[in-house]
Amino acid sequence: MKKTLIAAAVVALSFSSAANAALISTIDLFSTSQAKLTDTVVDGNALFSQVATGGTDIIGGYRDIGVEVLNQDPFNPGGSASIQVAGGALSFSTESLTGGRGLVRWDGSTAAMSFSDPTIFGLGASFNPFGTFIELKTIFSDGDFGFELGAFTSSTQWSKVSLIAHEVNPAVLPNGVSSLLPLLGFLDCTNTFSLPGVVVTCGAGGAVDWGNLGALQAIIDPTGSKVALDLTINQVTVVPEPASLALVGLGLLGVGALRRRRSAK
Ligand SMILES: [Ca+2]
Ligand SMILES: [Ca+2]
Repeated sequence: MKKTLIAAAVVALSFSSAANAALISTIDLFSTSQAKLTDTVVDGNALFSQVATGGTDIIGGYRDIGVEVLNQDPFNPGGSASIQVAGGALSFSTESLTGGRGLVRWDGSTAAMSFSDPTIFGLGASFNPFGTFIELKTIFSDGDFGFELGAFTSSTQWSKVSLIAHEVNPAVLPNGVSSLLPLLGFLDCTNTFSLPGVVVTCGAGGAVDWGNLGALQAIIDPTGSKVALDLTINQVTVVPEPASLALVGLGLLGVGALRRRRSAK
């Protein structure tokens, strides 16, 4: 498919950083592989699996993944959506004229069986949200895609941050893009401080308590609106605030300049 370069980093509520910040905690290094799941039928059913790690590369010791194809070419149905963890990275893809959604959940030992909110809160993790960020390293995506990251303390106390993640072209960004989501941003239930394109929603019992984190859940393209998407994420970690957000800003400008030069051709 044609690949167009779109400016800059993932996400409004995040900043692109070339430098690696010091690690506070691992959420998932994707070093524990998980067999490919492929859904080819639009029938309201999705596929799920869980893997356990013997190490410390996955928070809570278990990872759930899921995939569901949602839209297909009406004249040529059968296009698939798939998800897997292999070679140290999570990959999600949908075939030509096909849309779908992917799920990654960290909630302890209970296997996910749906795209609904988690009902088990087995992580037992605790973070100080001040000056702390969730960092996603996207090493490749051939288009923009919707992304939702949910953090849950209980079924009523949670926060979800929804945003549009932008294309990551490895020819221009060989090290991928680090997206930094401030933990404090998850507490902004009224969207007072959210940047354009970022929407925070919270449960009836209020925002997640980062001191009592029971489950984390990422949903890739929740509506399946992006067709023929391929993306790869190679780690999710919790890191301190980067030393210089000014440098980050310069990085973003650099990417914007590249885009303008290419589109002028
Ligand atoms: Ca299905
Ligand atoms: Ca689980």
